[in-house]
Amino acid sequence: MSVARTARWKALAAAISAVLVGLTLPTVAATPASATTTAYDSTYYKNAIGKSGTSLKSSLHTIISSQNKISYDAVWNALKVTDQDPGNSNNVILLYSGTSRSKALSGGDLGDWNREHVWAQSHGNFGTSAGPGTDLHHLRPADVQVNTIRGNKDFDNGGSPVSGASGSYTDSNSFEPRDADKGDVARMILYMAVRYEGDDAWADLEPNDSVSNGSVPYHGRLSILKQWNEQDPPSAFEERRNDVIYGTYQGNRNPFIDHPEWVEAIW
Ligand SMILES: [Ca+2]
Ligand SMILES: [Ca+2]
Ligand SMILES: [Ca+2]
Repeated sequence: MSVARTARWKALAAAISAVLVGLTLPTVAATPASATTTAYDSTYYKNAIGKSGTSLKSSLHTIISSQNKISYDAVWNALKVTDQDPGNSNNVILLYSGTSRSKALSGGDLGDWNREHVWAQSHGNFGTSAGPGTDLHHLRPADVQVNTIRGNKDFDNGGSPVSGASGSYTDSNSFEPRDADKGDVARMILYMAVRYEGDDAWADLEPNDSVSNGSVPYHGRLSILKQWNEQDPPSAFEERRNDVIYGTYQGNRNPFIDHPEWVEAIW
């Protein structure tokens, strides 16, 4: 091979190497299937990212405790916005039944909807002054009769069908919401547990595995709520509701709607 040809081969080989370097594939970070990322990770949740267990719970408590509180009377109108039927702006969607009902039918009579406390008021006796009793993150419109049937029962699987709430079941000591509401209920209960830690005027609310909590500040059953969180992931309706409460009413978010995997990271 002549000197000139050798030089040309060397130049060609160098050019091919340069092209191959340019073709190096970008590194793709492996992400666990259950992990989610949100627009709030680098801002709202900045101090919680990367944590787990009591450290995560403590960070989230600090973050979500910065909030505005509304009156129990203001809850009526707020629910008309947070739970508006996406297909009919005159109506709200009721928890446990999925019924779409006129916003105007708010009240205490047969056929009305009222303000359901998913974390039962009696579990900690927090009443309806501004605080846990008016916290929109666990308040939902529900049919008056269905709300009465649910009462202050803990949540668990099993029982007989609930009249007026197809797919929901109840027995003497527990209530099982229809499948589409199971995850919502779990994430509302666990929000309350992180938000209320006994460092203010209110009891330290915590989940446990009992179905006979009565008036103690606990709510069951944690093992079932964890299953429900997996079984019924956040829907567009639930995510919008979180955004409206954050943007319009309270200025705080339910972390378990943004990051359902944080349920397992804490409990
Ligand atoms: Ca039961
Ligand atoms: Ca759901
Ligand atoms: Ca707590």
